[in-house]
Amino acid sequence: MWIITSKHAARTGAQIVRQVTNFADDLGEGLVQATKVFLNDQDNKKNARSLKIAILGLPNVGKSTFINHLIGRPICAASSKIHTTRSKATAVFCSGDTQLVFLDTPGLVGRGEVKKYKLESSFQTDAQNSMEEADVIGVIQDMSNVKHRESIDTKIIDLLKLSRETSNSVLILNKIDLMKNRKLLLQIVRKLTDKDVWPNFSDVFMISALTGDGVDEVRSYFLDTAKFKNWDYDQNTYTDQAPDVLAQRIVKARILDNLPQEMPYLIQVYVDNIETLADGSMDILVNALCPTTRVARAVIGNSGLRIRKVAQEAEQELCAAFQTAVRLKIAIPIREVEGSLRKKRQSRL
Ligand SMILES: Nc1nc2c(ncn2[C@@H]2O[C@H](COP(=O)(O)OP(=O)(O)OP(=O)(O)O)[C@@H](O)[C@H]2O)c(=O)[nH]1
Ligand SMILES: [Mg+2]
Repeated sequence: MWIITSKHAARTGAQIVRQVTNFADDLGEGLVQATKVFLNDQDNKKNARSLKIAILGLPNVGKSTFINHLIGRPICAASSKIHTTRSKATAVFCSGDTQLVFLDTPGLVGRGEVKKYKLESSFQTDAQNSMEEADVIGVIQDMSNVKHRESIDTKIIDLLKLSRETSNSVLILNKIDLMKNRKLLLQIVRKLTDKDVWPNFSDVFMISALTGDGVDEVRSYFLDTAKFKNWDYDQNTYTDQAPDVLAQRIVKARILDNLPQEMPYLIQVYVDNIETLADGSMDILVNALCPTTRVARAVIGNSGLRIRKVAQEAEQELCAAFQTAVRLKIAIPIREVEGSLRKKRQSRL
């Protein structure tokens, strides 16, 4: 078995914040107490305001990157490959009396694509479900995508039509850092905001989720439009993803980024062990199960360089996500690789 760990366990800033999420040990008495504290907290917040925002768009337009930049924490796994987000995830941001709850969703796909790539049912259900529970729908459009940037995809318009009665919608034009031609940009904006396309966008923003350009304005807009209502989550909750799920998604995203073409989609990533130590730091052991030795070799790379890079990048991101020191190990279980090879050979006989 290969076990790779990045050389130095990265450290966060001076303060180590121990996050409170939906850990399994919150069950029972602990949960009852936490709920009581939460209710008291809410009672104290007479001016509590909140807003739930569903973020929708085609695959790879920058939905997760946008949420991460806006909340200042990498809670939504993002990568350069499509279909990084495979099911809905919540990211929570609090400022003063106001709580913003973002619902990150898988990129919108047609039935044909779901069938062809054997995508999970969440690809067809989660965007609509998120939209139905949201106060605002944020539609993200990739302005660097020459094929899709000049019109709003019919899948998006169809969803917006379903929401007509209930939700407000805003259009967020992303990746403007890649669009140097300002004249063309304005021409496209005019097309996209034509009332015949969708008459109900209450605002349009131009941003770069990567550089952060324009993201402050969107955050201010959401904070200003939040409604007077109780918070859905307590002050310390920042996501509905369990720690092992978040760790799994972040490691998978770094594998997606570092391996070529379709290969990383073949690798199954799962958390073998996750432990929070007395000082608040975390030890995480992740398995990257490869279907063949060829894939395993590619993951490991020359002299282990590739897997070491994946581990370092993922460890850094996990530190930022959990806001504590994290030591990450990634194992590639060779025996299971050989087992799957054996199975394959047997099935050929
Ligand atoms: N240049 C540039 N790249 C961006 C910007 N926003 C996102 N990206 C990149 O676009 C790629 C996709 O970003 P994601 O946030 O994973 O996109 P997504 O819409 O969540 O993708 P799926 O979950 O696969 O649907 C990543 O490589 C990001 O770094 C941007 O404003 N400018
Ligand atoms: Mg995503």
